[in-house]
Amino acid sequence: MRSLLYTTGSPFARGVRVVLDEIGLDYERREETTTPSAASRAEWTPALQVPTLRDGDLTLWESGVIAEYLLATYPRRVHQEFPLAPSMWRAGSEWDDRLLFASVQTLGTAATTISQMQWSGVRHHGNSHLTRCAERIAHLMGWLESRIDRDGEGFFGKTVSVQDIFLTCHLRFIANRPLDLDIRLEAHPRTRTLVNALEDRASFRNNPVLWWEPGIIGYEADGTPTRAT
Ligand SMILES: N[C@@H](CCC(=O)N[C@@H](CS)C(=O)NCC(=O)O)C(=O)O
Repeated sequence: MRSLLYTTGSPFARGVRVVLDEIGLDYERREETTTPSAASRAEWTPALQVPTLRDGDLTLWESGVIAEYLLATYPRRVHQEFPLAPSMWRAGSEWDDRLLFASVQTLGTAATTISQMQWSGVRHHGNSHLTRCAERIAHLMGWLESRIDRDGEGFFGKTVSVQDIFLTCHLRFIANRPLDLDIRLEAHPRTRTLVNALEDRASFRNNPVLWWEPGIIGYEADGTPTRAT
């Protein structure tokens, strides 16, 4: 039995859900809309974080480890045209590809740190660490833009890389929350083309990014948030 523990809003978990759909793997959806106790999370992972995957006897956390495991274990791909890349690291550019993925995840961590702290009452304006997180995102945006091929197809050309998927998830997370972070997509045209193309894929449409803020306890079928009364 395969199960994924995730929260509706997590961009790291969305990336893994998209990879699962791109491969065409079914799984039990253990979706959480509220933050459970540490003890309950610890039953799945000592990191107390989502996503966490159970596949048979194996339990994996860290979205990059999960994505690498899925690509290596399940070679099937749903798309014929612009398919999911066979692996996260291409022969001959392994270190570039690893650096790329790590940098995409650093951008995601900066964004989720700003978001988590906002819900704890600390805005990034006026907080030196969070201001640095926002500056980190701006600098990474420029560096990542320069790594996307000329037509904005993605980091790996005509295949969809896990790097493309996670960058899109992180940028849409930023765009769909009131974080007051401007990622200036108009100044990053290749990134904008990539994000728009990926959001059109069935795997992204089936795993939409939903608005979340404290007080939201669920969603209607069309994604409208349900609030605690
Ligand atoms: N490095 C981790 C980051 C995962 C992460 O930050 N998950 C957040 C949700 S976006 C989480 O579980 N937060 C709950 C918590 O920290 O208690 C990964 O790639 O999986």
